[in-house]
Amino acid sequence: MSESVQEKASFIVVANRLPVDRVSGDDDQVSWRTSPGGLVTALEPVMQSRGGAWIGWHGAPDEQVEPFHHQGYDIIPVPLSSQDVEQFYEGFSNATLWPLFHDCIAEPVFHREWWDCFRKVNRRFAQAVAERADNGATVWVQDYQLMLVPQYLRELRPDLRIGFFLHIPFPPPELFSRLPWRSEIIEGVLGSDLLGFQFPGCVSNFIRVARRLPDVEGARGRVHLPDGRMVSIKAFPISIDAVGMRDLANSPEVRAEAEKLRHELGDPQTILFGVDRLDYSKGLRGRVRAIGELFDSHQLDPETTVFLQLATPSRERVEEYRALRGDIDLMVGRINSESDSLARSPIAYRYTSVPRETLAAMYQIADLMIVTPLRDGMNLVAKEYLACRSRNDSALVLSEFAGAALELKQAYMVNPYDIDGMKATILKALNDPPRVKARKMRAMRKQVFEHDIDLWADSFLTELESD
Ligand code: GDG
Repeated sequence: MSESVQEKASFIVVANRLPVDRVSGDDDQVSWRTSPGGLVTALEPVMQSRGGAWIGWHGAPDEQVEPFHHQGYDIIPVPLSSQDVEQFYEGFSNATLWPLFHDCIAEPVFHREWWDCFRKVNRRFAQAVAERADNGATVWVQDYQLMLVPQYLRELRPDLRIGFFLHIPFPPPELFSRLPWRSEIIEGVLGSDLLGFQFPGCVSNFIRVARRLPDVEGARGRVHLPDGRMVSIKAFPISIDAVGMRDLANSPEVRAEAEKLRHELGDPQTILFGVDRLDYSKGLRGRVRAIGELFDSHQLDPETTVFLQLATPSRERVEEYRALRGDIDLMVGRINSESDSLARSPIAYRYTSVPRETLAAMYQIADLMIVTPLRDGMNLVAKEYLACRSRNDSALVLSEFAGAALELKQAYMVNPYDIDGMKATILKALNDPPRVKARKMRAMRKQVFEHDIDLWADSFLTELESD
C-alpha cells in the first residue's frame, strides 16, 4: 500500500477528533501515536483494508497540520481556532447538546453565538470530506459534535453514501424540543442514508421527533422526507475488542502489574473498582456517597476492603466539570479522614488517566466493578471488565440507565438515584454465593465475546452499503 497521502478516498470516517495523538520526542521531533479507544480499534482494520481517510481535529487550537499517512490510512486534519474550541466544542457540543441528550442532568446552556460557530465548524468538516471523497464513496460520520455534517455534505456531494452514528443517547421529544435549533439539528442528521443509535429507545425517540417536521413521515425504522428520500434508522449497540482486551489482561506484564497494584493497595481481601471520565453523567457523586455510607456503617470493613476509583480528566474548562471535580475531592477526603482504620484509606481515588495496560491490571484485580451512570449511551467500561475478568468469582453492578444494561441483563442492576438501593445491591453482589455470581459472569462474558466491535462495524457498514 502507498505511503503517500491519496488525493481521494473511497471510505472516509469523520469524527471530531483524529485517532492519533501527537508526541514530541527529546529531540523535538514530532510523531503521531494511535490514540487508545474502542472506536479507533474498531475502525482501524476497516480503514486499512479499504485504504480510507480519517478526517478530524488534531487537538491543537490555532494550528494547521498537513495531511499524513499513518499505519495504512490517511489522516486529514481539520483546523480549529481557540474560539472554535470554546464555542463549537466546549460550548455547543459539551454544554448544550451533551447535557440535553443526557436527560438534562445538568442544565443545557443555549447561546446563539455557540450555535453560529457550531454551524460554521460543521460546514468546515463537510467541506473537508467533500474535497477528499471519491465518486460514490462511503462516509461514516461520528457523534453529536457533527450532527449537521450529513446535510451539508449531501448538499455538496449528493453522490456519496452517508452514515451517521450517535454514541450518546437520543433524548425523548419532551426534552429535545427545548433546543431552539431543534429542526435544524434533525434536518442536519437526516442528510444521512443510515442513522445508527446505541439502543432501540433512541430510535423511537428520534422518529417521534422527526415526525414533527412538516411533511416528514416515520415508522418502523424509516423516515420518509418530502423530497422523496428515505432514511433508515436502527440500533447498533457498540462493543469492544473483547479478545484483544482479554489477551492484554492475561499477558505476563499486565498480570505482574496487577500483583504490584494489589500490593500497593495494601493486599486487601476485596477490591471494589470504578473508572470513568470525570463527567456528571457517570453518577460519581451517588456512587461515592453510597460506598462512603457503607464504610461508615461498617457494612464494608476498611481493614479488608478498598474502593479504587479512577477518574480520567475530561472537559476541564467547562464549568460543570470543574464543580464536579471539587465535589468528589471533598467527598472522598471526608470519607477517608473519618475512617476508623489507620492502616489504610477506604477509598483510593486518583484523578488521572493511566496507560491501557494499567487499566487492564485494575480490571484484573477488581472483585466488584461498579458502573452507575445516570445516563449513558452504552458504557464500554462494563464490557471491558467482563472481557478482562477470566475468573468468574466477580460481579458487575450496573446502572439500569446505561445502554449496556439492555445487553448485560444478568448484572446486579441499580437505579443510581436510589442510594439505599445501591447500598443493598452492592452488598448483595459481594455476598451472593459463588455459583450465582459465576452463572451471571458466564452469561455476560458470552454476550460480550459474541457481540464484539467487529460485529458492530460490519453490521453498520453492510447495512449502509446495501441498496
Ligand atoms: C461515549 C459514550 C459510549 C477511561 N479511562 C481511561 C481509559 N478509559 C477508556 C475506557 C473506555 C473509554 O475510555 C470510556 O468509554 P465509555 O463508554 O465508558 O464512556 P464515554 O467516554 O462517555 O464514551 C458512551 C462510548 O462513547 C462508545 O460509543 O459507550 O456511552 O458516552 O474504553 O477504557 N483508557 C485508558 N486510560 C484511562 O485512564 N487507557
